[in-house]
Amino acid sequence: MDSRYNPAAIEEKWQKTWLELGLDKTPSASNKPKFYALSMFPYPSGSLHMGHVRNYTITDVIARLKRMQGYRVIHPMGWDAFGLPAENAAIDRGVPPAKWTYQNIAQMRQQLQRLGLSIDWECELATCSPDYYKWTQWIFLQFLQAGLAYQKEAAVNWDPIDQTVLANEQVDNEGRSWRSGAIVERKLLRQWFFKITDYAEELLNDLDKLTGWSERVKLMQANWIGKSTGAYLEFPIVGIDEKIAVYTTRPDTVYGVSYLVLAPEHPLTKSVTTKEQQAAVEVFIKEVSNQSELERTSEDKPKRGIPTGGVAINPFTGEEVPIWIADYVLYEYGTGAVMGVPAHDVRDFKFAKNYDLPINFVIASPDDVADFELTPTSEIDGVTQLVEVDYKQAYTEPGILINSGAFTGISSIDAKQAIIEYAEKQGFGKVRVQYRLRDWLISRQRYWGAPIPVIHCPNCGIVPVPDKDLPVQLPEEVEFTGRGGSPLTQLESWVNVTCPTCGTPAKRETDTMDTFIDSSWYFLRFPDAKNEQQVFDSSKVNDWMPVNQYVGGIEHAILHLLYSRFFTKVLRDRGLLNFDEPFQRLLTQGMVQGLTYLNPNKGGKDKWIPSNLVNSADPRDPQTGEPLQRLYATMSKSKGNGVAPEDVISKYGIDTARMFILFKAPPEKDLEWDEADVEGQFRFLNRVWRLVTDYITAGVSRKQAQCDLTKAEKELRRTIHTAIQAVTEDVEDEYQFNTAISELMKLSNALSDADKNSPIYAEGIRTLVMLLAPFAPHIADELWHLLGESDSIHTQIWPSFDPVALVADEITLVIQVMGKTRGAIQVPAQADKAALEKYARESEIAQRYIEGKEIKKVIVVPGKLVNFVVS
Ligand code: ANZ
Ligand code: ZN
Repeated sequence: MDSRYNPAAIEEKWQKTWLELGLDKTPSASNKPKFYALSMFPYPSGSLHMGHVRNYTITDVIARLKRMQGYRVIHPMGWDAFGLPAENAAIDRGVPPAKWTYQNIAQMRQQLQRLGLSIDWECELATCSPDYYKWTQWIFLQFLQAGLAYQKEAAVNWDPIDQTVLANEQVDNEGRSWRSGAIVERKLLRQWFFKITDYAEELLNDLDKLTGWSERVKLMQANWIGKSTGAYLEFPIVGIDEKIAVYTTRPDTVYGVSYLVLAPEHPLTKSVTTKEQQAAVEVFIKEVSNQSELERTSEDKPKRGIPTGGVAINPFTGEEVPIWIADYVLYEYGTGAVMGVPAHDVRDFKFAKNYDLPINFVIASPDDVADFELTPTSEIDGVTQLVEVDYKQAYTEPGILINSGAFTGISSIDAKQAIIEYAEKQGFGKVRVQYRLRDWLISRQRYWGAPIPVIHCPNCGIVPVPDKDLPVQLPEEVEFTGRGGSPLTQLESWVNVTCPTCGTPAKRETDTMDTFIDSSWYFLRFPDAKNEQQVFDSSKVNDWMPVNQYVGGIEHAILHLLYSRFFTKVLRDRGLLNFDEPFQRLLTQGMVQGLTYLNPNKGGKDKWIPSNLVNSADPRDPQTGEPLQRLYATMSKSKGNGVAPEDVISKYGIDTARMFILFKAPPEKDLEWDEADVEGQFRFLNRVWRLVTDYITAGVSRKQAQCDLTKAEKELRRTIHTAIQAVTEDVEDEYQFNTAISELMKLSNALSDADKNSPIYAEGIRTLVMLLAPFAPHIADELWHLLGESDSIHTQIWPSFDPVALVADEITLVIQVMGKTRGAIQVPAQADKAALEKYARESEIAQRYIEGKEIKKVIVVPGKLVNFVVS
């Protein structure tokens, strides 16, 4: 037996043993409860980073605990393997994307296996493999059949670097591509969409079912879906027989409309524009068409517009209002037309000031109208004139309607309803629910993705590729030049086919699918990953799903998580699934940060000085000698502040790395990598090693368990069972891995001081090793083995705590006089209020401090303190 803890000597050995024993294999259905633990699968970049290690460690601890608790667990891993980097590697280095990707997968799989994660590698899948994307294509055809996939010409986000379109979700709020970082341009193109908007209401409502998700993520999704309830109101156009329908969430302001605005793309722009304005309007529309959506809507950009010369009638007042065109009105939202109410909208206010348009206040602050007897009748028009307010800025708060005909005097909140009802009755408006969410643009003009499985036939139009011809394989004999878009478009032999329906020469669709489609259903494939006949066996998936614990990065709060929820609902409606939501509990882990050096005198990327070039005792720029700033920042290549997992593992072993990651910060928070703290965890594992091996070598002849435990034994037993309870609850309910590990430390300290001959000591040692198993699985199994056990610790039953042992015999009672703590005494734990007061009064402390004074009042806080109030 090694007297010293040597991770290198045991880790590989146990990994091999676990593999041979098949401990991580997914059990088949049984009456045991199931548990699905899942980390967001990685993109196979080729090298594992600390963020991965953190992510998978968290899931692994939970999976291991659940197995020991008697659950059948699935804990799979796969590869989100389509996407641009492979294609760029092909362009830069001439390596075929498939080859590059599979090499990276092999490399990363090896690195992952070195972590000793309890992953079932038999369910492994890669989204770029034909036996996976066959089913991605099949799912696409399900969407097509359900009327949820369609093509349309639309102004779309064009990434000029990656030369492809992007979904709205893939453009950040600075208007940049999520992948390349390029400022996205607008282009009018014919593209494929998934009708996620059909599910907007359910995606929003079902957020309530996700009790295991953080409010933060749910709020992000709710905001992205962006439900608003308002009205459509129709304004007849003077001189032509057409109406402009506007969408407004503030029908209560309709008496304050001073102009209407059409989006530049609105089909009515031509017919409302007068001869005099025609030339100027055309120029304006042309200019706006080059602007991105972000430029058009961002709050700090001035809003630009132009009058069309046309006029409409406000159906409520009968007054004429001018019709304008402006950049800030988007064609895709609402009706593509708005009513301008500068008095009550900040954006409209600026616009009106800019173009000298009238500002009519129709809502006043309740304070300002309090003096007037306002009743909702039209006769009081005279009175309302008195409430002439001029707020110098838009008044956007709720208030009382003024200057609003029959609605004057009503609160703006009630007026919304009343005005919509009136409009409905009169036939010029109706209630309207609107979502910000748009349909998901899923086609990409790139090669390395799943080809969209349709054929364009001159006779039949869009023809789905028959199921028997799936997968539509990606051709391998393509050339990557990086010019002229997707190489698929240039491959005549692949593009030209005959129509499966009529036999006429036809053409394949050359767009591939957004890689977010691949990841929207991978968790459904794991429980039946090798199925060649079907996308999956529904009974298996219904058995394992939903994922009980999902762990991944917050950057997917909207994108991947929203798409996966959408897919689940669609496949449910196709009869393939029997549940509504894919992920029961979601943990979004924080970033791993490294010690970073920054030269404040340098700009751009040059300001980051890689830590391997810096002397940490006196950090200076190696080129200029200038002193550097130290800070923690997310580990990245560009900052040169990364710590390679393999370096940590070869120095301390994977168990220490795991313990550090779990102990240093709660999983949702960022984690600062700190070598000294890694060292600390290594020392702790060494202490545990010594504790257990000393106990074994001592070979003391143990006393028989006695009915009457000594006081010290009772205390130790209480520490043991407190640890069991705390560790179980911390991991299961709260993800408090750090406090769970503190509990292990407490237990190991208690054991160091305890009597090794006691039978309770043996219980303590075994419990400590058992509780350590999910966190530091290798050392735990080795120690278990040294304790004389032949089965792996990971097949043991998780200890349950004895509630009786948790009850202390004595508690500490604090004694205060006039609220000031004067000391403490030990009292029986069961003592009631009266008894506590008696113990306190009789204590030496009380005698000393109360002597000669009159006790006015005694305040007893059971289990905690007694406070004497004296004269
Ligand atoms: C009149 C009004 C008065 C408005 C007022 C607001 C305040 P949400 O909540 O995001 O749905 N709007 C409608 N369609 C638009 C479009 N296509 N492009 C730009 N703006 C549009 O916002 C709805 C409000 O945004 C609508 O209510 C409309 O302006 C504007 F005191 O109508 B409102
Ligand atoms: Zn045809």
